[in-house]
Amino acid sequence: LPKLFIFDLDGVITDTAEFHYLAWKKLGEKLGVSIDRNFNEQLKGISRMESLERILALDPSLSLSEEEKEILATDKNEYYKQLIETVNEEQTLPGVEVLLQTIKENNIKIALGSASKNASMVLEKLGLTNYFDYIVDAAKVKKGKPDPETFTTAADALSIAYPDCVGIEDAAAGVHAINDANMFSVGVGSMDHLAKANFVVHDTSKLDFEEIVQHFSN
Ligand code: B16
Ligand code: MG
Repeated sequence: LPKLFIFDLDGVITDTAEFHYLAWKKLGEKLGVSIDRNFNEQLKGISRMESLERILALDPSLSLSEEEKEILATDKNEYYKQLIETVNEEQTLPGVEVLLQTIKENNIKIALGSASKNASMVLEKLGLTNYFDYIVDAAKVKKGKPDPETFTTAADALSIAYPDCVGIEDAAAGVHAINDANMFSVGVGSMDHLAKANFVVHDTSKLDFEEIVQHFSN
């Protein structure tokens, strides 16, 4: 059996990935750049500042000072925080809490591996904090996804070898990070973006403990 499951937050545990998208879209409108869902795939799992850089790169005529960039990043976070105000215990995605319970029943550790500075707050709003033995968020890592540091930090904190870990992600950057950490990667979403994952499920309702473990052991 694996010894540690590391969950991504936004887009895996709850649908805040949608709120990040809507907040970037709104900021994009202000800047006159259009952000569609396809482009948004490149922002998933990527830090706030790096996401902003990728958006600004869409329009080479936008050259901004560091100070202006900080203001825009703060604006985006304000939109995002308005959107997550309504997040509550009913908004954990289907199948996730059952999976968390099953992992616990098997005496396997659970960590969070999120790029978000808002991660602990969202987990708290969902009422899921108690399931987690360790939380890695943006404050704990120097190099964000696709660098493996988010995932290795969780394993190191709990003294678990990387090949004994399973990482669950909705973002291509996150799957890349898990693979580079030498862990088993489970992708949640479309094969178009997650083909590099060791095992892909269409959505969280298909996250089945036995099935993951079976693929992990093969
Ligand atoms: P914040 P995850 C990531 O969270 C999101 O996927 C990404 O869209 C966001 O830009 C990033 O967190 C930073 O979030 O602005 O709240 O610090 O998917 O790694 O849980
Ligand atoms: Mg995510």
